[in-house]
Amino acid sequence: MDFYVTTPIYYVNDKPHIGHAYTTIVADVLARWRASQGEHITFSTGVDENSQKTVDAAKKAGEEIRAYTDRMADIWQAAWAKLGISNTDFIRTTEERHLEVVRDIWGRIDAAGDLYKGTYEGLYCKGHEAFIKESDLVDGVCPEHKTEPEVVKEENYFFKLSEYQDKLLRFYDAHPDFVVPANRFQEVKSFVEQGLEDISFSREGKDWGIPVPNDPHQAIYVWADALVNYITVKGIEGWESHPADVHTVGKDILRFHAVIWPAMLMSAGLPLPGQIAANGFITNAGVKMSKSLGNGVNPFDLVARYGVDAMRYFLLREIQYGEDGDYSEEKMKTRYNADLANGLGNFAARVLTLAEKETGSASGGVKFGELDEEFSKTIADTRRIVEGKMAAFRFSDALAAIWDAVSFGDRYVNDTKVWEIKDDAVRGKALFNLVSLLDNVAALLPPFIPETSRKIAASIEWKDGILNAKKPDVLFPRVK
Ligand code: ME8
Repeated sequence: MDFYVTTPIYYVNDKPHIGHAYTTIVADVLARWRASQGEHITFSTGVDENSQKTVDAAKKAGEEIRAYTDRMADIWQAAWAKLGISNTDFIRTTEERHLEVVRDIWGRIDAAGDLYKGTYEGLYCKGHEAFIKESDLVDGVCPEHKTEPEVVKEENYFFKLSEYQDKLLRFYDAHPDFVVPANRFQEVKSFVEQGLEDISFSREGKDWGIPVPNDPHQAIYVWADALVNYITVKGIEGWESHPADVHTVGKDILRFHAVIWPAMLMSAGLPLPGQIAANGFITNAGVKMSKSLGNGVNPFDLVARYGVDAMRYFLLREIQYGEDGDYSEEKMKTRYNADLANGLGNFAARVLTLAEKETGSASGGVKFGELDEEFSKTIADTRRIVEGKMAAFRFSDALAAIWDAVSFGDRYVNDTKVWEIKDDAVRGKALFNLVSLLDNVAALLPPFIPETSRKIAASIEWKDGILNAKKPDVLFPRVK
């Protein structure tokens, strides 16, 4: 089975912050989860270069646009590599493979009679790369980007989005899980039910961007170009045979993905993606982290102090998927010390230290045996709960279930006082229970904290009826 998951392609007007890392980590969790179930993975991320933001940022940096985008694309690609993201492709919208597909899709939409020329008059927010209504402004500025919109009057190609209202609503009805979480799907439906306006699909006189075929004074609207990246990654035939299973996005760009994108695909006669999963915003002191505002926390500062796995764990456990979550160093530290250093890290160290003592001792190591009922039940229940939670994008609950299993193991160590058991067979049985539990916990962890999972699994050797354990280096040193 194939599984195709995507992240948004990010604008290159600045480096990534933990908001971008969060969406990318969520896609990575899904990719690793499905890989652990034996599926073949296509996992794409990349950068959205044909934006006016690129032009402005290059100018600000005093660089030639192409040199600037090359440098920034490298920064984004290197960032995901450093965070151990398992993407199988990295797409740039200035690549030839993309231009070809964009032209093809434009031609299909045109051939369907869904493009026409008209005059657009109104306001444009560069931060959103979208037209914005007067009524959306607060004190004359875009409430999200805190900038005044441009007043625009120009000739554009329009996409007949209004024609797709009924088709979209019918599609939503037939696909009740198309957008997750459900409350966001409700917002999308209400928006579409209120009626859709045609949207401008090109900009006049822009010399950066993909030219409209046969009308080079017009550049294809950056969103009409960017969304197509998901097809480019697979090629048109590849998309036809297996479109994306999940597009992970932030709630800020959900409408583009849940309304405009399906309408474009319907128009082009191509299959629709399986699901759009929208995360909420990570805020900093209550304000959305954003490149435009410059208030984003650098993921590498967190990694330097806590490590990649700890950052992944924090984001996935602390934030209920779909909801907003405020980041603070204090919260990060508390979670780290409580759940990782004292929780999983301490449990693994206790169990492996006790088991290591048996290796090569008179008892001859921990022998394979039958698990006590409460252990086999805990392991099976945990696995079942995690599977259900993953299908529902409830990552925090999945982790909570795994940590419940760790707490169960911890209580057992305390209650039985394994180290005081004199009888080799009884002690061996207790250790067999505990190491089995730890090993099964580690087997559920790769999607979330892959490095830690590997370290635990590598400390346990099952061979010839004997289980040998080796205590690993401290998994999560306490942070003051
Ligand atoms: O919108 N909290 O790119 P972008 C959580 N190029 N997620 C956040 C976040 C925050 N504070 N800030 C950013 C674009 N994100 C377009 C996408 S796709 C065809 C084109 C994440 O660089 C979140 O996923 O502005 C959001 O949707 C995305 O970054 C926006 O990235």
